[in-house]
Amino acid sequence: MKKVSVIGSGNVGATTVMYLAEKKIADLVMVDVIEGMPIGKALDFIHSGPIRRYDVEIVGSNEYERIRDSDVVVVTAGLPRKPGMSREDLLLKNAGIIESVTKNVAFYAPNCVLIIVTNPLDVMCYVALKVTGFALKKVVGMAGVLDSTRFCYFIAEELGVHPLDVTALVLGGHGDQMVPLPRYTAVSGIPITELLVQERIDRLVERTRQGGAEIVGLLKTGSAFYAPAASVSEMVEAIVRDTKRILPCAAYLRGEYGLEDVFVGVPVKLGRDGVESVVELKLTKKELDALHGSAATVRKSMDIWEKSRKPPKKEG
Ligand code: TXD
Repeated sequence: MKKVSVIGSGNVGATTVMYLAEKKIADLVMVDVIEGMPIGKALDFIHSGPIRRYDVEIVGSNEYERIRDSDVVVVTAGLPRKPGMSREDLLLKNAGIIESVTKNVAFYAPNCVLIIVTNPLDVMCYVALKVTGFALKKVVGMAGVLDSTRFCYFIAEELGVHPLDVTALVLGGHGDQMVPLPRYTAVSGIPITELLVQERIDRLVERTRQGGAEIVGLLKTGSAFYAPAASVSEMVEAIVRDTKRILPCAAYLRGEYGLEDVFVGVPVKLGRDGVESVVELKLTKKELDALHGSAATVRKSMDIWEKSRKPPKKEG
């Protein structure tokens, strides 16, 4: 049996464990810093097994040792933005958490594929890559699968068709910077550009961009977690079962799309080794400009983190 560990047993982490347990594809470990909490949640999942018909091993722990030799490690550990906290404060706080978590991952599970979920997503992937020194293909971020499933749903709703018939592609950085690609979005193979006028497509694109914020506004505390966890578990399954699915994920680029040394959402082939290849689409100038704009925002945050790591210059 393969082994998958999930760091951070909050909303996204615990729900990911639940979806993965039901897929029955790996033994599971959940880790969190809150004393006892992951152990309690793991017990709760185990008790559901006889009803939900799964018997994979589920272990909760406050100790990183339990993740030893995992095949996949998912990192959802992080802090939410608190009132008065700037985006930059949050970036550096969560970067600190990712640094400490991924150091442990590199020590106990040096051969794993690492899936990053914590926001700001694309920058956290970069932090994880630098800290672990993992091979480039072994670090991948979840965002595009979530943004794409939201886009799919909005299109299905608008057209009154079955959501399963819609396939959508959203690239770019996570959040406001995402780049939905209507040209590569289709209903049973029919491009949506043939089914909807531009103005309606633009409205759906905007709703997708605001999809996370819409839920935050309604929940009042916390952010979406069911669809994010479903998206993570889709990626984990592709890796554990080595299915070679093509999914939009945050991947490290080395010249693809004219971008270098940056994580950004692109279609990748996911398999046992993580990102087995990056699929390069022939984008129009407008689409490419949007992707580059998105990458430039990620790079700005990367620079903030890089600067924060440099020791202060000595006086005199
Ligand atoms: O599309 C995406 N990538 C995202 C990202 C979609 C949804 C959520 N997204 C981000 O994931 C969100 O902005 C957060 O940065 C993370 C986790 O979201 P979640 O909703 O699960 O947050 P919670 O419920 O607050 O859970 C975070 C847990 C919590 O239990 C903390 O105690 C734990 O992380 N935590 C840690 N665990 C282990 N080790 C350390 N250092 C640690 N610090 C906090």
